[in-house]
Amino acid sequence: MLHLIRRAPRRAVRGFRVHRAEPGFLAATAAFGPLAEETKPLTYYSAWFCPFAHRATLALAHHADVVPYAWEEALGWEQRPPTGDEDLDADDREDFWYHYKSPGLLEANPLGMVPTLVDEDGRVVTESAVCVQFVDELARVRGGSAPPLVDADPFVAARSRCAADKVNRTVCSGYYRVLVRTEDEERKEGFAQILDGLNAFFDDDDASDLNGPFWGGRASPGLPDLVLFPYAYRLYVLEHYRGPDFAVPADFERYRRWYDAMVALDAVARTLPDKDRYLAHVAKYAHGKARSKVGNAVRRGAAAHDYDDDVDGDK
Ligand SMILES: N[C@@H](CCC(=O)N[C@@H](CS)C(=O)NCC(=O)O)C(=O)O
Repeated sequence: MLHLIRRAPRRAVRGFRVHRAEPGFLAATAAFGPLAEETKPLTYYSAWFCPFAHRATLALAHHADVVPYAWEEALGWEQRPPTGDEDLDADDREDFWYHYKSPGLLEANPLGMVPTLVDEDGRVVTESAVCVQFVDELARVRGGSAPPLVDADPFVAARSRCAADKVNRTVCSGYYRVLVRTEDEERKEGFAQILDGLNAFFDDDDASDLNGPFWGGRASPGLPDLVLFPYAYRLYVLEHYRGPDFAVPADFERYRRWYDAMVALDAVARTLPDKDRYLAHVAKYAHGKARSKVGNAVRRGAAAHDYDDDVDGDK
């Protein structure tokens, strides 16, 4: 059973460029086995470039035997004519790029954020870390063959949720600080926050008792690994746009061992966006032209994880 991408229709904005959502690189998934045959696919509103959505994609790839899905590429870039209501110079604004959003995404999730998952009854799940846990729960209920992403031991599960939240606030939000803030000092602070976050991630994981290279000494990846990995994969962007001081030091050995183990997994390797294509995409952030909730939040001095749907919406 192969579920193909549904393309979002082009929306015209007179005089301004619209980039319809580009095709995703992982537009379909094959489901196999008797259970999969009778299991309806989730609709997965995603964006090939989005590190938050990448977390959900990793969970879906991990549990591909029992959680089929149909990927809809739901975000693109578009320019918009100034409305006259903005609190900045309209001339500046002509250069800005906003997220085009597919009608399907907006109908399912009026906040217009990816990842968004929808089941056959139209029930909607949002927020990347929740999507990961939702996919994991579905796989457990359906008897999937892959190891769980959240440990069955409630104590370990609770610790792993805390680790995931912490690494999101440090490394993931630090990534946007380096990319979006314009002062060199602030970018340096953002990068120090990333390195501190990486150190803490592995200090907290009881590395003395390693059964494997993943968080908590696990032999297979779990929620904290899936929350961190999309950002770890994208850290090369910071060195490219901000210079050699923004490279993870070579002596971060525990981190490198973890990273190599992640990319060596087939379920991870299948999800990796092309690095050059992503560099080109993210240039709009690096050069201050991208408008998005996370980007707007960081620009006004808030942390990426503290974006506010009302305050940081399109503007
Ligand atoms: N807290 C959300 C953040 C997701 C997010 O920011 N996704 C971006 C794409 S990378 C998005 O949908 N942006 C649309 C917008 O900013 O309006 C999550 O963890 O899922």
